[in-house]
Amino acid sequence: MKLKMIMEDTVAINGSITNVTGNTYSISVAALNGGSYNLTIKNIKDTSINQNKLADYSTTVSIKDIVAPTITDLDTNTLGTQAQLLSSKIVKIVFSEVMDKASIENKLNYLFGGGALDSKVTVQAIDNNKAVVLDFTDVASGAQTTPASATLQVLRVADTAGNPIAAASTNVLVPAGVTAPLFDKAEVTGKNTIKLYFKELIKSAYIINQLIGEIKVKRGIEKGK
Ligand SMILES: [Ca+2]
Repeated sequence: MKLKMIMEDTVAINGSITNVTGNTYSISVAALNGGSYNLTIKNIKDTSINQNKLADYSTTVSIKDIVAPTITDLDTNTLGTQAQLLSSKIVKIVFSEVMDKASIENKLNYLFGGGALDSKVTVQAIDNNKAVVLDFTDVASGAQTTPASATLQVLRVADTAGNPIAAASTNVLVPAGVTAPLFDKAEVTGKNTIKLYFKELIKSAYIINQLIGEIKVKRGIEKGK
């Protein structure tokens, strides 16, 4: 018997298949995240002398999400759960699954060193609500002008099914140095267009806007022409 999440890996049968009552059986699997799964049943035989085989059977099962989300550790070499420092003022926190946008954009769900976020901090969901960026650019004074090396607390943000993070508060450590993708080069590709290259894939236009901020173009004369 196979239970397969569509587009993803096969789900392992976890433990034994038990008889519930009569012809009804129960299959144990690891905790499943919500979504559409494809159930295939093969090689089942009855108890008659002929051992009649059941025709292969496949069906789609819709599973309700009851798995609590977690915060993804972005630096598995360092103890604790790390965020990413995209620029000296921008912190990215990644979740284990797609989150409820309103919940991850609610500033009250984050603390900075145990205290409330400065009123000038902006919080924006990115990567299809699987991550959030906290932008400290407009903070005028105090510790929150420099988020590097800070400890943030993420409170009970929830996934799209409304399951909150299990812990009431999770410490998330901001790295000491910027871990943003590095800018590579710019190239003029047309009369009104400039192509920008980065050394790694950047998923969000928001981050690009924040990283670049402003592009200055100087009129120059190419030598030899
Ligand atoms: Ca870590």
